[in-house]
Amino acid sequence: MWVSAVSAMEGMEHWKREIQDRLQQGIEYAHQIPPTQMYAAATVLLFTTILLLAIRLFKRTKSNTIVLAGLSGSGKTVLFYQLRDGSVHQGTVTSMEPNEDTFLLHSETTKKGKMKPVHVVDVPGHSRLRPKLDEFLPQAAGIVFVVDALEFLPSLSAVSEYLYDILTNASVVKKKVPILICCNKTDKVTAHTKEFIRKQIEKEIEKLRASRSGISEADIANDTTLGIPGEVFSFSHCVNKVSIAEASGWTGEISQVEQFIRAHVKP
Ligand SMILES: Nc1nc2c(ncn2[C@@H]2O[C@H](COP(=O)(O)OP(=O)(O)OP(=O)(O)O)[C@@H](O)[C@H]2O)c(=O)[nH]1
Ligand SMILES: [Mg+2]
Repeated sequence: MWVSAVSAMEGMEHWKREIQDRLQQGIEYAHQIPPTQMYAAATVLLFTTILLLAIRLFKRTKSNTIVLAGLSGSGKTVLFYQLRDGSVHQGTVTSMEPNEDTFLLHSETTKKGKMKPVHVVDVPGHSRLRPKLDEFLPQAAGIVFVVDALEFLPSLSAVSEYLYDILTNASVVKKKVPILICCNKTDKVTAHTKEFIRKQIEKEIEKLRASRSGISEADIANDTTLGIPGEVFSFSHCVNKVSIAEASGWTGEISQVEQFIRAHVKP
């Protein structure tokens, strides 16, 4: 027992000496290298690290998330399934949870391998679930704001307030996230046109802007980021690119939504 402990200690001593010798050799070798070569090596190492960090940062900012937002009943869930499966799954159920998935757009499934999948999030429009939107907006590469073009006028003020909140959301403004106002349910003849809808919302946002300024410091700060102060509000004044399209999730006429998605999530 005693003998084996002593031999183990001797073994350790031997290794310690070995390591010290190697270290010494290494230091002597390093002293022999000309300083210019050392500097060159250090510079190469530094540049490689910076390059790798930059690539990681660039990759992280290039999101593939598309957020579907809008009032309850506007047709987000129907649109979500139409984008993913090319068919409609459910009828009139109000969503209680965000619906999210990463997939190739149904219309692109024939081009498999060439396209990049899109992460689509359908955020319920119920006012109690709205705070969920704040979780997804910071990762959005684009926002599809769905509007019910059939029941548009009764919900005009609620639609405009919701859109106003998105347009003044700090991360949406900072990252200049593009927004598509999708006038849905155009399969019905009584649906309002996108031009009519755009004008009505612009007028309503103009009213909101006037009524909200002066309430608090924070609101004034928000308002200066929305539109041009002193000019009648127009979507063209927004720092974000706001475009408008017509669609029918029900019948699958969603090509303008797909084009918007592909314009902002590169294939
Ligand atoms: N005519 C017509 N009806 C539609 C269309 N899209 C959706 N609907 C109907 O509108 C209702 C609401 O659709 P949903 O997709 O569940 O609405 P949502 O926006 O997900 O609503 P929440 O989950 O409550 O936020 C359903 O009864 C759908 O059948 C459409 O393009 N045309
Ligand atoms: Mg839904």
